[in-house]
Amino acid sequence: MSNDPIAASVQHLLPERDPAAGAILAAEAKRQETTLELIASENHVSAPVMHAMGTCLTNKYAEGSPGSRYYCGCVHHDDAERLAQDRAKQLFGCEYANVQPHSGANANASIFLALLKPGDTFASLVLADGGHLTHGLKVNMSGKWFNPVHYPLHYDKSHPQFEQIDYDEAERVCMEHKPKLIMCGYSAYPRVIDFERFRAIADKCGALLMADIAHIAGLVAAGEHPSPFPHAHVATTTTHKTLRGPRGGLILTNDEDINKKVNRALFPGFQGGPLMHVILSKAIAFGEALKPEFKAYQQQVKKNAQALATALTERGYRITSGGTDNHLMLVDLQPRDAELTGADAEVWLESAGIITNKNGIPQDPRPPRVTSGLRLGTPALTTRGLKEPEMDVVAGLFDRVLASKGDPTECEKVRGEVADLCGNFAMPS
Ligand code: DSN
Repeated sequence: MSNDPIAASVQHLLPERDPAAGAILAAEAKRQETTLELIASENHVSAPVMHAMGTCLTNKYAEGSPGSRYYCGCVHHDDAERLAQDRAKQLFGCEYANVQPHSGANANASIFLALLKPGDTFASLVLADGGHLTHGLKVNMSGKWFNPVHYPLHYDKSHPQFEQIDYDEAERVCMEHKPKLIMCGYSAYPRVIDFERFRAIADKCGALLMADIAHIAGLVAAGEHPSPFPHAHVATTTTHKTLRGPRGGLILTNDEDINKKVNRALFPGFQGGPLMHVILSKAIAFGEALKPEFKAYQQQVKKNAQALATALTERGYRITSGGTDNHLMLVDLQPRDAELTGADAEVWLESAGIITNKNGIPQDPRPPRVTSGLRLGTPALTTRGLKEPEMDVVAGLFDRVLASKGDPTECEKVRGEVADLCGNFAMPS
């Protein structure tokens, strides 16, 4: 048995005390170890980040903020939260950090509650072109209780920025509708975001600028994507994507008044007790992200994304916008096989141990549950140590599955090769 009591409780005591739960955990650990994780929003955390979430900090209620709690006994929780706040501020170079959001969606919801009134207009990217459900989807609170207007990408194939943000049109939309808030930052956008340009648009139309950096936070923290600061009035992010922390959210700002409003909106406006075990884990992840190795990691994430995009292009796929500047790419399957859908492709690939998600491409002719594309990202594979040569191997395996149209024999064969490849790249410790 491990000397680490936390690891021991999970790896050894759980099967004994709750065989059903233990079996689920063991099966999931094996799935993660033996498959290639290409979902752009996922990653593999270090053992300290993982284990902090299984600690006694979960036993405590700590509503409020450090030094101002609604319950006694929070002295160590105050220390944990201050540590996370201080590291987040250092990492992103800003004055204020709220580390309590349970998720990116909660972080975004608290911005709406803090800065807008129901019915107010805000601007975001056309959702089908890479936005997020919390950026104005009709079935989400942001779309039900507020009035979203959308700015587009360039859709003209001959435009040098084809499938990239059309900033001139964004400015026109914002000047026409005068939103109170402009959202930038996306779930499926492979190019650099010009925060400075968005701030100029916000200033011109009298809006606040909110950057949702959920996907690119790790790149921003490492200086591998321009920072939203000093341009954005407020930024939100998840902590578990490129940032490689626990599942959770984070709000950042340099504005004292916005900070106060957002803090009150998150608690008591939107959430109750913070998840203090997750906040300790966030502190650990932020500490890891402050180390020089993290910059090298993010540089490799980008190199791997570019290598994978090239290898797929060579095999007949189209990468939307012609490439990637960050950790993800959108793969248009149609040039390789006009009949192929994202829905079929993701199922066939999963059967071969290659984990992806279907995703609409800009102006996709197919509906969101079918799609003509896949979204791929390299954060998780890079964490395991795969580099450019392996990206070519991964692209080859990917193409064999899709060229076979999910033939079970070929998928089984690829599944074995995927497991062998994974065997050479350990999960992080
Ligand atoms: N599911 C996350 C993503 O894939 O981007 C965001 O909600």
